Amino acid sequence: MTAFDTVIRHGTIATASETYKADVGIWNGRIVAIGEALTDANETVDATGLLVLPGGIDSHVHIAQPSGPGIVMADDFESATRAAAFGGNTFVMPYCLQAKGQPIREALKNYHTLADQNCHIDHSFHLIIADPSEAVLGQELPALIADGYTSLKVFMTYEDLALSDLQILQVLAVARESGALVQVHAENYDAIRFLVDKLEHDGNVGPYFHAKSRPIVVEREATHRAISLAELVDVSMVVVHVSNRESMEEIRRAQQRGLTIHGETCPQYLVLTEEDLKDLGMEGAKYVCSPPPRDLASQQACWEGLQQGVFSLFSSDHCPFRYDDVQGKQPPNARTSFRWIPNGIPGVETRLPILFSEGVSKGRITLNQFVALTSTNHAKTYGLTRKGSIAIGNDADIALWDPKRQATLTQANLHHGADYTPYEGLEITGWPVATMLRGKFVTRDGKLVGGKVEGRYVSRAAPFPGKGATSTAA
Ligand code: DUC
Ligand code: ZN
Ligand code: ZN
Repeated sequence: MTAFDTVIRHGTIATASETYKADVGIWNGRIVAIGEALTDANETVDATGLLVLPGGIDSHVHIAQPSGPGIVMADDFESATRAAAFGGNTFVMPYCLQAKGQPIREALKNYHTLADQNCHIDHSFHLIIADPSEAVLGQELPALIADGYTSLKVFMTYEDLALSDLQILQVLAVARESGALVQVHAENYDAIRFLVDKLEHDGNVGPYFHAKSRPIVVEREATHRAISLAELVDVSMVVVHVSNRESMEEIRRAQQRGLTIHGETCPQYLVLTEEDLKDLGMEGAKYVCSPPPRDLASQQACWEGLQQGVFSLFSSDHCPFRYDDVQGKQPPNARTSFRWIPNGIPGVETRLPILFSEGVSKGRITLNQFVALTSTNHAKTYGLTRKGSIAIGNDADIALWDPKRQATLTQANLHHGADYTPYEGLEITGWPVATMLRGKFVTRDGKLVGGKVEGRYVSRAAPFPGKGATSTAA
């Protein structure tokens, strides 16, 4: 019998804190040795010139999520996780959306049915709380959190999703008691409704006006309010998909006050601007997402948030719709107003290459920051105990990166279900050449390996066992 199933030799390992040359020994799906000149393996992988990184963990993706009458997301679990694997990821956290009046367990059963046996990489679910009824708050949620569904999302906008401040406080209180973590989509619903009506009244209905209907102040106000509600309840929170300086500064101030408020930003806020929606006519719909991309100054602010640690999470917010499809960005009413364009863009496959290229290759962040922002912090924040780092005992979830490989992002080379990428033509330096899940290759040299889907559902620990977390000083 050999000591290892697989040894990865001659690579450069990077974790959230260290970069060093060493071999990695894998046995039974786990990393069991890190050292020099490891031999005695069934398979030896030569990683000369490659980085050996923990597989990306994308803690913000939407897969097969109901998105309104007649609208269908472009990815199912198979295609989304295939695309994710090609993009260097080994774990995704999609959402389970509770419909109004629906028991969350019923919604979860549907998502598990869709995901089981269909995922190329591992996954777990965040719960979107659309209807915090007495039964949900009193019984369902505490039981689900105890069962390993330890993160929730609340919305401050969208018909059928927006919760009142009272409802958000109630959800936060349950999270505090049960040790769960709440994500918030921070945009002011009434302000958006007011602006949408006004823009439509004035005949400003093209996709570009989507961005004008949700300006920065709408996001900043909601961010401030969400943080205040978390402070009131004395509980942690993640502010997701932050797009601009003012919202980032709200989070920074909260962190400086000692609150545990996590910030997340996404590729679209680093490389797109609202100008991308302009002068394209209907094609601007390809960039419609919420919050919308802003301007160059906002991009710079998001970089500062990443560099300075205000944002600890970099996720894709993959929310794919086909462009040339009445079930996607062209629903029958779309031509009458941006109001009807489904919000969201594809990005699970391009998240890591974009941050690596724009961040590490261009010297804006270090390789170790990259690892933290794309993998380690996601595992720590959301209670994944055996993932997110190259470390002995962890699952052998690994991405092999060629830091010098040049590529151009283009739809023809991607694997998602959407029929476009908003990043068409972006030049990339640094590319994931192979992805390994629990010691087995999922992708290698641009090909899916094996064809077997080995991704599993993973139950997560409560990020704050016992009572809700309080200050960072604790
Ligand atoms: N919020 C998300 O988190 N994703 C896509 C659309 C949205 O509004
Ligand atoms: Zn959101
Ligand atoms: Zn999202």
